[in-house]
Amino acid sequence: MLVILWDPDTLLHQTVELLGSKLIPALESPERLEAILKALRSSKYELRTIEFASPQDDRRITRLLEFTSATHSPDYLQHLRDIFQTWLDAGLIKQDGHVLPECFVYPTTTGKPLRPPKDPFARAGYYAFDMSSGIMSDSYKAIVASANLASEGTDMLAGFANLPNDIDTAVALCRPPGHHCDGQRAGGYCYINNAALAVSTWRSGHPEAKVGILDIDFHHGNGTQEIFYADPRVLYVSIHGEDEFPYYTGAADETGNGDAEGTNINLPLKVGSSIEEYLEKLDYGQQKLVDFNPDFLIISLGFDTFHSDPLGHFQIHTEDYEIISRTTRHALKGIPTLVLLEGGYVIDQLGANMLSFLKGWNSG
Ligand code: OKS
Ligand code: ZN
Repeated sequence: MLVILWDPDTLLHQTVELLGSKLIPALESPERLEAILKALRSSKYELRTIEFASPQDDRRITRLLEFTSATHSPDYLQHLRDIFQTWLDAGLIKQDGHVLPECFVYPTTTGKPLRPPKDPFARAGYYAFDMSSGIMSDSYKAIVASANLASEGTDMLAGFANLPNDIDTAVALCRPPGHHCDGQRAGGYCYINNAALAVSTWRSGHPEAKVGILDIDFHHGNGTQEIFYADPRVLYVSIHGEDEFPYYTGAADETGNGDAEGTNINLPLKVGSSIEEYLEKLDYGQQKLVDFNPDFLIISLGFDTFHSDPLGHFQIHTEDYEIISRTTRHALKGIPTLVLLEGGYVIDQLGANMLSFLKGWNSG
């Protein structure tokens, strides 16, 4: 049985992005979540709402930031919190404006340590790797609310919070998503790595635990890979479009460092691949996760593998998500599982795709 978590504050974030050399409203929009909620409400699934960011929740925020700091640098988190106001105070934007980077960090031969620039305008580029991670007035509220869902879901599954006995799966309707954020840089609509936060939350009570992460968003989760690349107790498995965004990571020869060698598994698939080709990779990835025998499983779930997605290019249809989730559930049954929403941009099909995924999970 599963429980679904969401937070109305996650709807507040609405920014712009550079796409095809045009500045447009970001495809990662509140309407995505609204479409999923609408479908869920007209179905039989339980919706547990968590209201967050009220003053009484100070302890919760402190705890959340403490766990986030395990994998995110404090100055980066401060930047996320303050940069909009800083730009506003400096007259760089108006209240309805967006913080976007101009100049990014790049490799040099000087050997000088990287330091955030003093100029607040320049700083935006130090803490981002692309122009798909704008920050507007309410972004931080939504970022924290989204991350909190990952943490709340983990608390329930780990037994740190109350949960009805028969529930072993929590689906966190996160937005903004998380898998591109590496702990000191936003990018690809991601600001806090929700999966990494879930791992830290789980570890607060089970320090020796092994965690499996299955990333089935169309895009490679470069941030999640980066954060756990040298961690032998986290197995990261990703199926994603070959040579697609974020372009510089996701190759099969990225396998982990040191004693974590073998705990990073990239399964790139050619653009336009069929569901049959996809399921072959999925079966392989599932088997690796079964062999790893994790105490806790995280699924980074993106619906941008959908055939008509503007940012993804696999031949995957609504009914296929049922197969994807059923086989995954079947292979890994008995392991507490946190499902985190990542991408997916065909708004009028997102609800149906989510329902298909949930149906498969419940029958797996
Ligand atoms: C251009 C679009 C960048 C693609 C971002 C991909 C986001 C995503 N501005 N990641 O999983 O869905
Ligand atoms: Zn994606």
